Amino acid sequence: MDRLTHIVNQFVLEGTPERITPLGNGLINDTYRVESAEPTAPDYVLQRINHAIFRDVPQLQRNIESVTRHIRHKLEQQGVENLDSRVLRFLPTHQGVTYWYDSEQESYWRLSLLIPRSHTVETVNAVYSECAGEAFGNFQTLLADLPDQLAETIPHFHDMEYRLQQLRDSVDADRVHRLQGVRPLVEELMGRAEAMCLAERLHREGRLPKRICHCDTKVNNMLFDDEGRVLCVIDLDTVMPSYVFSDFGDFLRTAANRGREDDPCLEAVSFDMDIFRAFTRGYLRGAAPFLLPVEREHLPYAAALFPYMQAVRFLTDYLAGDTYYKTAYPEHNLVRTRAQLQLLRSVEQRQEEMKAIIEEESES
Ligand code: GN1
Ligand code: MG
Repeated sequence: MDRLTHIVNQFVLEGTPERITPLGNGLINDTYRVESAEPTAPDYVLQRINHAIFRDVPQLQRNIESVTRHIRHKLEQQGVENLDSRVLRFLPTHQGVTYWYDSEQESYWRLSLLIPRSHTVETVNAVYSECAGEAFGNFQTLLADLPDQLAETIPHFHDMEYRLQQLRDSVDADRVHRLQGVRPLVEELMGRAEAMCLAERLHREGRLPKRICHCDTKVNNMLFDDEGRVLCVIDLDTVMPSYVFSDFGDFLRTAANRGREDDPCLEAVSFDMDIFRAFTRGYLRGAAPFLLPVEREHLPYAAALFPYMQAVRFLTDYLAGDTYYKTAYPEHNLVRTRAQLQLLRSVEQRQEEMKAIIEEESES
């Protein structure tokens, strides 16, 4: 029996695992589709959790269990049907926990049900964006009354001040001697540092709350059905207390970019205002039960903050020698940094227009 099958067999399953193939293209964990031999048995998603990044896997899984339990309960109360397609379900091991530690290869694994007839997308049109906006707003609404305290699975994950400190540390260390080639980039990013740390200042002044957010609302972290409706929010590793800006900003960073996250062609990268309008409309509807004026007013800032934060994170990793993100070629993190900075410039030009759209959509 091969190793992956052995791992799957540590969980309490229906069916016999038959085919295990790679799935998706996340930058952090390794993901596989597990097909069962019996047509009536479910298929599964097997994931190797990157525990260099998620240091405390039991704590991570406790977060995820508490989030999925709460959402399941609320959807059930709302009379939603087919719950296994609407919220992830993680399977227990024979020891009764939702992860398995492979001591031979020192890796952590988890298994969830594969949601049938669902797919992810890498790009969205305006109609999908509006659905996604509502779904992410609704996700935050569902978790607004979560009774359990969630841990920060990655401490300071979306803390801009902390991310800038990491960049400064990478610059000072210049561990792999790449600084010389990127000084203008560092300067361009540092020039915006103060403005971009607005959220932390508002929070310290007691004006901006932290809420339970998804914190990785990339387009491909949502499952759609064949009719293009949102089924389920996935990739829950980073669900933790943050500012609502996280979920608003990170979706637009990926969805409203006309180019790719790592586009080497900067002319291809620009910010699509139709996607912005559609997503904002859906988000304002989904988040209406809790969203404060201070949060709504700063959504254009959120749209800028995430390309900025991502540029800072990619450049930090480039200077550190590519230890965090998976890369396909040596300059990959640098190409990503440039593309994110280009996106940021495009967002910056549209700030006034964004404010006007938020006003319009709030009134309608
Ligand atoms: C990572 O795992 P994935 O690809 O969904 C990262 C996000 C970044 C993203 C950039 C835990 O997400 O924060 O925005 O790459 N996740 C973690 O594409 O760092
Ligand atoms: Mg993902």
